[in-house]
Amino acid sequence: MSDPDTPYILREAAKRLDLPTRRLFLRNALGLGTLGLLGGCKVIDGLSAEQMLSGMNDFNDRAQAWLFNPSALAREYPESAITRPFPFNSFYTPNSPDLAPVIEAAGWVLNVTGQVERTADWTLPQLYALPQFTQITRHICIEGWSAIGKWGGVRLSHFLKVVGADTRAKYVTFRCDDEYVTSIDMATALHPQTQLCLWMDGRILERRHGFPLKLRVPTKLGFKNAKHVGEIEVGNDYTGGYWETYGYNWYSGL
Ligand SMILES: Nc1nc2c(c(=O)[nH]1)N[C@H]1C(S)=C(S)[C@@H](COP(=O)(O)O)O[C@H]1N2
Ligand SMILES: [Mo]
Repeated sequence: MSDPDTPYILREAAKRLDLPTRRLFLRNALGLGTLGLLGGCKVIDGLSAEQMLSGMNDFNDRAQAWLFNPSALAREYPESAITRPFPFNSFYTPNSPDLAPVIEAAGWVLNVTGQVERTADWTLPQLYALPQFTQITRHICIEGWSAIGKWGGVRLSHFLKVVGADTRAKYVTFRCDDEYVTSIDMATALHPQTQLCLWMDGRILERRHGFPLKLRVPTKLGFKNAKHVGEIEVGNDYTGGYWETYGYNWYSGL
């Protein structure tokens, strides 16, 4: 960040972000060969730098979405590669599983909203009764760790079909019990490994890892894997997400 080779406008915009976000932000901004493009823009003030950079994030989102291959699968691993214990991470401070929401299975329902034909709530037994599949894939957190886990649950594409979702809509948004939010593009939502996850390591998902329901999306970075999902919304309006508002690239594909 103090690197004199970092263009002025990036340094200015980065100053407005907290430290962990800043690192990612600069990496994303510098990633797609934008460094050369920005090299000559030394006389731009902080605000227009920010506007330009958010424009670039949109550009990156579109470029990445265009590059996304809906049939390319994230790598799957053998049982022997599973990371135990699996790390915990949260947006709240302190980063402690003791602060993870306490959710009672009995009264819990999943809300389905937006461009869907059937907006009825889903109970846990109803979700457990849908066809399930298992994946052993790598979760990559932008904070500098990765871990391999075994997740079970329902293909999101199947669930979207069952609820009669308009799959021409642009976004699927996940709202969580701890107020965390994130959203993904429809192509990723329909990807065969994108999962409404109910199980981890053959057991009901633990509280710390997102009980009763999390999104498992191995083609995206860790922060897109929303835990404790309480609402799924299908729609065309950009809804962003928690980390996305701090400058993390919305698409964040792998
Ligand atoms: N509801 C909710 N989902 C969340 C988060 C969170 O704080 N709350 N953190 C995200 C981040 S940054 C990561 S790396 C993973 C961590 O999941 P884990 O605790 O199962 O490793 O959850 C993601 N989903
Ligand atoms: Mo993360």
